Formats: sequence, C-alpha cells, structure tokens
Amino acid sequence: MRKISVLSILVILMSMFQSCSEKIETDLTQTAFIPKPTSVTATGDGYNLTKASLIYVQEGPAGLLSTAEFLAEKINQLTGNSAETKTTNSTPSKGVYISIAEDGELNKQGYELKINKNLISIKGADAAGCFFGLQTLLQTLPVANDNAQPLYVPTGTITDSPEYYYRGSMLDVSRHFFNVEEVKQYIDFLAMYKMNVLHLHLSDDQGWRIEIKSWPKLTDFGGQTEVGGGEGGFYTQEQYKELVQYAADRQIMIVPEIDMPGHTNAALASYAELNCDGKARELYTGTEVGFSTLCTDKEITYQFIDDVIRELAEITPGPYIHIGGDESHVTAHDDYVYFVNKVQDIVKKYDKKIIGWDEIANAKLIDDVTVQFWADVENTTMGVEKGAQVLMSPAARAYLDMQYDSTTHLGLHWAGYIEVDHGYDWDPATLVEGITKENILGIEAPLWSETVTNIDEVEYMTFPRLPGYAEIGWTAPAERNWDEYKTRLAKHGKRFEALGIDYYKSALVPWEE
Ligand code: IFG
Repeated sequence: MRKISVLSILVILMSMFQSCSEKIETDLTQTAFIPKPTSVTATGDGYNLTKASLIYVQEGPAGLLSTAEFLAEKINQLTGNSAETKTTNSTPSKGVYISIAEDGELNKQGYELKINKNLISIKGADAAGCFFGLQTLLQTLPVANDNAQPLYVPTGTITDSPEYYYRGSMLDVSRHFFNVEEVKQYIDFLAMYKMNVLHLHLSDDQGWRIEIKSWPKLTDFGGQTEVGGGEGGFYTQEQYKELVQYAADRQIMIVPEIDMPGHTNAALASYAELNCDGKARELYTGTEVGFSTLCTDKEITYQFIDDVIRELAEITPGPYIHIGGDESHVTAHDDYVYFVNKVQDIVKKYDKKIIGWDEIANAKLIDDVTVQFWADVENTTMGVEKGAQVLMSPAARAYLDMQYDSTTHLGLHWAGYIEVDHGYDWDPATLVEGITKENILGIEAPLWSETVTNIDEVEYMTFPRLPGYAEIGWTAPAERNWDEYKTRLAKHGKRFEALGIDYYKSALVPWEE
C-alpha cells in the first residue's frame, strides 16, 4: 500500500477545514430579517457575490440609480470589487437588476427580491420599494468582511410590503444640538430598518436650530446654547437641504417641527416683540416645560409664523410641516385654539399638511391634519372625531428617551420604563380604544434629548429598541411576537458591534456570542 505521507494528510485536513470555514449559507429562511418580511421562500443555493460586477438599473423610472449606487458601494466594501451601475431596457441574465413592477403588481412601498445562482432581481412597486428590497438583501450579508471571505447570497424569493406607510423616528435637536454628521448617522440607522421618516424637532425653549433668513436672531442668538449651557448650534438652510437630500437618497422624508405656541423661549429670547410684555426673555438651559408662549393676540406673531413657515416650506420637499402644539400650559385655552386655527391656515397657504402633538385636537382642525398621539387619549380620539389621522407615538411604549429600567444612566421615566420587550410587544391598531388601523397614518419613536448629548448616547437609547419600532411599522401584527422576534434581534447584536453602535445589551435578548 502506498505510504500516505504526513504532508498529504495535512493537506486533506486543511482542505476539509477550509471548506467548512467557507460554509455557504444557502437557506434564505435562516436570515434574521428585521423587519420580518411578508413571505420568504428558499431554493437552497447560493449567488456568489464576489462575481457581482454589474448592477443593472431599468431605464426610465426615477430614483433607482441612487439605490443602485448605494448597493454598488456596499458590494465593493464587502468584496473589494469595483461593481458599477448600468442602465438597461431589458432584463439581464446575470448580475443584479433593479426595476419597477407593473402597475398594481406589488403593494405600495413593497418589493419582490428574487435570487438565483446568476441573478439578483430587486423589483419594487416604486423607488422606495426598490430601496427597501436592497435593505433586505443587505441583511443576508455581513456588515463587514475584513478577512475577505467569499460571500454568497442564499437563493430564493422574498415578497414584502409594509403595514404602515409612515414609519419614523424623531430626533430632538433643540435640547441638545446634533451636527449634520450626527444626523446623517441617525438617518443611516433608520434606513437599515426600512424606516422612512425623520421628524426633526428644530425649535424649543433651549434652542432654535434652523436658519430663518427673515428673522436672523432666531439662530444668531436663539441657537447659541442648549440644556446644560453648552454651545448649541444650528443648521443653515444649505445644511438643512443637505440633510433633506441625504435622507431622500435613502427614501427617508424629513418632517420639520416648529413647536408653538409653547416651547418657544428661544424665539422669545431672540425677539422682544414676540412677547406680550415686549420684553425679551433670557436664554434657557434647564429642562422645565410649559412656561413659555408666543403672544397669541399680537399681529406680529402671525407675521413671524408666516415668514418661518414660508421659508421652511421652500426647503422642505416632503408634504408635512409639524407645528408642535404641546404643553402650552401658560396659553389660555381659547387663545390656544385661536392660535392653532390661524397657524393651520398659514401652513395650508404654503401647501403643506399639518402634524401636531395631540393637544391640537382642541382646535377646529382643517382637512388632512394628523394628530400625533403621545399622552392624551381624549385629545387623540377627539381629533379622530374631527376627521384627523393619528400618528402613534405613545410615550409609555415608544419614547426612546424613557429609561430601559431604573439603572439606565440616561433618559427619563415619567412615562414609565421601556425595556426592549415593552417597546416591541404592542399593536398600534389595538393599543387605544377608539383608535383603529384605519385612523392610523403610522408609527414614530421620538428621542427627546434633555439627557442625551452625543451620538453615542443616541445609540444607547435607540438600540436595540429602534428595530422593534421599525418592525411594528412594517410587519403585520399577526406575524409578530416577542419570543420569536428576540431570537432575530439577538443576531443583530453582531451587526450593531460591527457598525460601532453603542447599544444597550438587554438581558432579555439571547445575544449571540
Ligand atoms: N414631553 C414633552 C417633550 C419632552 C418629553 C420628554 C412631548 C410632546 C416630555 N412634549 O413629549 O418636550 O420634554 O420625555
């Protein structure tokens, strides 16, 4: 018998080791997708991503190229390739193909992701659907591939579409200011989980954060501090437009909020004439609420609001402007109603639709108003009776500034503690009596920043709860339960770590080691 040398045995062992370390995942149903897709069918093979060199884009439909370029960048990061995009008017036989479905073929914002050995096809009902299909594809791949492993996408078909069309988060940039780069990072977090709205809380007692050219002292003076006395800051209109574009390239709409008549100390400190007594207020760096109000019976107040809404509407392509309306504790009820009625007419004049915190339901409410439910069921159901839609942001479930538990070193707990399961285990359509799915525009998880000062702290309060809100907004309630969801969330811990996200490692989640 021929003597088998030690060397040849080593070679055999190495090749066996090599093949199992390259174990190719070929079961698409094993990917821990969040949000959970409507349907996933596996066909048991793998598309070799390292061969992906061309990303074809259907000629004609708008908004697909940015998605294709986004995908090319991710593929090149993961494989070292130099994949390029190319428009085509016919379906290619290999590579990646991004296209728009026939009218009515797929649900709004939905997509069909078909993967075989040679071709990955992302077919969207619309450009947003294509981008959401891309996010699903990316979840079959690692966030990083530092040791240049060959990468395969498991083959099969995913057909998917969202429960609600408005799936968002709010970032309070007034209590503490977050610069353009930090806001872009937050937009990236939303995009990973198919959220499509970023509500920016741009003004409050502690700071005015958006340049208004006709009222320059709002930022020159009113933007110069923040909670705790830091230097604050603001976005020039050019920077705001840069954020709008960055978000749009990720199918995310910016909803700007000017909170009024309460939460206006920064404006009242900037312009004496906005105060009923004609005296400018001091800048405020504390965290009390409900002590400020614009002067609702002065004409200049409405000229001020007209200028602000006009300038904001000009740089906001999205359909909504948020007028705030919360905690106007020093505005007499009738003055408040009179004020909100007048502000609605101003916003309508600039062809924008109104969102306001649930207190605005006490006003007349014109058509197409959305009441953002945060704390008061009576206000909200009154808004429904007046024909308003509801944006669900129940503080006790969805406020990202609520502490996880009594040991959380950041955040508040006036609405209660929100551990990861409590933030996930609820259905917007049944949470509040009198509010049903038909009344609901969507879901939004606000992050108030009284106690949150930088992006690391934003990450700690946002992760791991944000993916849960994204799933509540996207996946049918019958398909959701905490015990199954937590096993998928557990597999995203490694993704958070690879992204450098400083997340709260809740003991309720069986994180992968
Ligand atoms: N309520 C206030 C916010 C903020 C929040 C902190 C709303 C609509 C408490 N208004 O929530 O300004 O202070 O959790």
